[in-house]
Amino acid sequence: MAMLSFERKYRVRGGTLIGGDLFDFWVGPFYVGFFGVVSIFFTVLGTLLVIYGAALGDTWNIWKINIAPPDLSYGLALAPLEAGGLWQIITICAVGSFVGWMMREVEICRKLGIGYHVPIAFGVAIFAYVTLVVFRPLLMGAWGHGFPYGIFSHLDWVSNVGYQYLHFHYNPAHMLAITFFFTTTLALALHGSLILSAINPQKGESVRTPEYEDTFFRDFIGYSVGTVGIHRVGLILALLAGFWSAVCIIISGPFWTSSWTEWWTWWLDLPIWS
Ligand code: UQ1
Repeated sequence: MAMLSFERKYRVRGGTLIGGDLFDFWVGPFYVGFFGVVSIFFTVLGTLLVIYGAALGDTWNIWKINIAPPDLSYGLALAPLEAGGLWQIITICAVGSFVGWMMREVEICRKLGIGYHVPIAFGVAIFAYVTLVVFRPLLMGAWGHGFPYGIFSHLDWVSNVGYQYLHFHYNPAHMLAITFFFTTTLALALHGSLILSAINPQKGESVRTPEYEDTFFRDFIGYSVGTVGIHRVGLILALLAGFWSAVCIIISGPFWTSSWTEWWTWWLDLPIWS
């Protein structure tokens, strides 16, 4: 793959956390590093185990392949491979691969002397996944509370767990998560369209500067958050979407076991009504 002329200048040595110079090299356009090796190792192993798990199952229909966690009766113990043990090892591989990928981002940030915003953001996504398959099962006392690895099967899991709490949309943390997801799309739609409106001029017109972007929003709603600010807003909205997703599922079971509609009776129980 072609390397852009300026890239060589930024491909500097150092910044590695582990391995020193040993893995400090590129393969084509890709930085490797110790964590690149870690990530590839767990990705390949995990993927092979998924394929092995699919081969043990009764279908190659991509939608229906399912690798289920152990039965609840196994609690927090290791299960036989074909009875959820595969799911357990695949989960270890997934976490190893995701964390390796995040640490590779950290090393690249260190090389370039830029902030850790990208690995921190990815860390929140990892946190949401680990909440589902590690933290919540630990708190509930069984790996069987993790979600199954399969396209339809994980959708069924989400639906079933939702109905266990009667009406998951009444979960206040779920409400917050959804609100942040939607607001994230609003922010990206506003930002993407605003930038394109300024830098894709009609033929013969000039590209507009950021002052035009600010002015659009001052004319429109009396306020511009600014060209750096909108990226802060976008990042925090997206991180809060992932964070409240993790909260909404971790409180379901470990901290609240009845229906989420019932949770709201705290409002009717306020002493001010009597
Ligand atoms: C904004 O104010 C701004 O600064 C000029 C942007 O940067 C280019 C934007 O993309 C957007 C969407 C806004 C408006 C956002 C808010 C929260 C007022």
